[in-house]
Amino acid sequence: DESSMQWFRDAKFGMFIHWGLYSMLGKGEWVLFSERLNVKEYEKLSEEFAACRFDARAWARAAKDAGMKYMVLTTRHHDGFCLFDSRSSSFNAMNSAAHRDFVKEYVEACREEGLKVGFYYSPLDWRFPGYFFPDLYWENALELKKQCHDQLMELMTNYGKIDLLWFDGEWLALGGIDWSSEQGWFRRPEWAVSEYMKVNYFWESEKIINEIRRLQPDIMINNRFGWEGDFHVRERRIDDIRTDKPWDSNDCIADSWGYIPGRPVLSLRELVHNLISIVVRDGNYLLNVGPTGDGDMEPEQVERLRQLGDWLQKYG
Ligand code: FUL
Repeated sequence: DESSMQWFRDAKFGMFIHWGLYSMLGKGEWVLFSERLNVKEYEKLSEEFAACRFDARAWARAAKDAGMKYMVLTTRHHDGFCLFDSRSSSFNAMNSAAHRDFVKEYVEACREEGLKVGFYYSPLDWRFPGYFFPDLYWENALELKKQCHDQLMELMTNYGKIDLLWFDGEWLALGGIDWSSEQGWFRRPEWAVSEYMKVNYFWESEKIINEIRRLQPDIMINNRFGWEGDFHVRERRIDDIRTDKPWDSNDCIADSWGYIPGRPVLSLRELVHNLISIVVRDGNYLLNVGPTGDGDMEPEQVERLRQLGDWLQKYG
């Protein structure tokens, strides 16, 4: 609705956080897929996921000090691991070494710092063969779909008012994995995609969006779920997006979404340039940090964010 549009349009600057089991490996958030890890082995990482340095309040303060107005956390990424308490899947943080509901702590921290609360959620879960080969494993694909639906209902019910939902990974039926290609997959050509494998048909996007809206009437939802979206997203690009909708340009402060040690951090000059270029085009800059497996943000990144906050105080 109009007023939720308005906070989003006014926000200009937000913090994206990619954090999960993969952060422990320091090879980015795609590691399960790109290194072809064994799923059972990967799942065992959760027994070591103690996240002893996790402090949502510190994250929220870093966002606030940078002049950001909202946060978006990966409640679950494509590996399927949930940072929240889920009845729909045991692969979640309550069953990890940490035994904590990180999403709950995150939501509280955002509210305490006066930041709008955003959830990133990936409908895709790579552990399901039905995702890759829906024709072969249709029942399995339907399980994946049910898990997605049920978890969205959990997220929309259990944490009070949520301001923003950032879908990602809805693209069903890539056609299979091409082990020889650089990317690891190939997309089915458009003409070969049957009706039942169209993204919106499979997820029943409209229906789920309506259910979400019933639970969270004011929520802003992006366009990565087979529907038009309340807002659009522009990945790792700051140039114009041709839409009348509000939009974000999302990018990484250190060249990777999930934690990879030693990646160069964008300079203050680059950050200021990006922020201005996006804001003059009426977009929001959604800037990503990838904390370590322990839950720490890298000091260099925090320092840079603080510098940007100082700059905004002075010239913003
Ligand atoms: C992409 C994902 O596949 C990346 O891992 C990341 O989450 C980015 C924001 O969206 O599509």
